[in-house]
Amino acid sequence: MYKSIETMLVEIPTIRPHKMAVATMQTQTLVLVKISTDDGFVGWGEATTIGGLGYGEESPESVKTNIDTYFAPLLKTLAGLNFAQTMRALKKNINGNRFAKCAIQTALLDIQAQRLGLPLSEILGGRLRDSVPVLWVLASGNTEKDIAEAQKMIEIKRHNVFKLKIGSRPVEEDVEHVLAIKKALGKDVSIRVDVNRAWSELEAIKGIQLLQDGGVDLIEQPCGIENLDAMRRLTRRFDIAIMADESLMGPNSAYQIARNNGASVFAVKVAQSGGLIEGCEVGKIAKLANIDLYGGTMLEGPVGTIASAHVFSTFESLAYGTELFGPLLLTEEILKTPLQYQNFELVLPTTAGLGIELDEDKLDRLRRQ
Ligand code: MUC
Ligand code: MG
Repeated sequence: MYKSIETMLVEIPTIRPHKMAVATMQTQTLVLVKISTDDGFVGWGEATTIGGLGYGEESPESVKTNIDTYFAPLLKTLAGLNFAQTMRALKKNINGNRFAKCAIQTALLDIQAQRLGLPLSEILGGRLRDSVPVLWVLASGNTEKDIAEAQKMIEIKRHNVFKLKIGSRPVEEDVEHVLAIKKALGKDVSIRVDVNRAWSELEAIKGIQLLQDGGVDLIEQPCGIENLDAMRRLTRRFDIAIMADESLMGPNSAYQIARNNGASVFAVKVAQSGGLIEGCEVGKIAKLANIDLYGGTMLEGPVGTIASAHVFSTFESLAYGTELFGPLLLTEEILKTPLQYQNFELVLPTTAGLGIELDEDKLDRLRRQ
């Protein structure tokens, strides 16, 4: 049934250095998976991460090796099983590896949706919106450059909400940087910050108070992944939205965080969740726990980005929009028809499956040999 399961590492420079507390990115390494079936279907998936092993526990190289060595041979033995049975067998035989599982699941769902002649979101429960709002992340490391970049994005109607990457400088300096940008852009432009777990609880108390007073709208992952108690105390202490990102690793941790009132917003990431279905499950847990939703990214290229958009289009409420701008940070286009960004939103395709067509000649040129 599966003719081939191919993986590739595709290196694409970014349009500018992207500075985060965990890493500075100048190139993104996309991990793409292509599954071809005997009866002529081709499905694509993506398992991209950030900064090698700087962000998560899976690196591009480990994802590729594990898919080639373990997932692909196992998948070839599972011919005849339906999608759900296939995913169950993969989960039973392979521990962890959420990013790799997400890529394989995405490709299988792409194939399944094409077989049914439906956009992928329709087999995830159904699309509730045809486009999703997309913010832009300011991470040049320079306040003036960030202000100019934001003003240009507003002018060309690409983004009107901004997330700032902080956490690598002392708290006071970061606060000064954020509030200068907030002041320059005006009170109607929503500004959020992502600390990428850089603060201790005491630093967080100081920083969040100043940012809340300065009119910032949301604080993302201020403290460490394991420090759920600090996240709970900060969520209770402040009126400003506190969002869980790195500490949210799929439905089980979503349930734990929700039970402990450890966040007021969830950044749902399909790869962090371990798949598109699991991303939907995280969304459902949030809904039941009255936690607001935000559509996150691992700075994926167009495959992971549109897969995520299919998931987020099924959420009843997407109170904080999304950050599905990954492809716009890259200098090369790998789709035959680029994703459509217009009026501050990413438009969902209406064709079957993921609804994209890869430019395979381009991939051959960009992939690591
Ligand atoms: C993160 O932590 O949110 C998402 C956008 C961005 O610039 O970095 C990522 C990771
Ligand atoms: Mg984050």
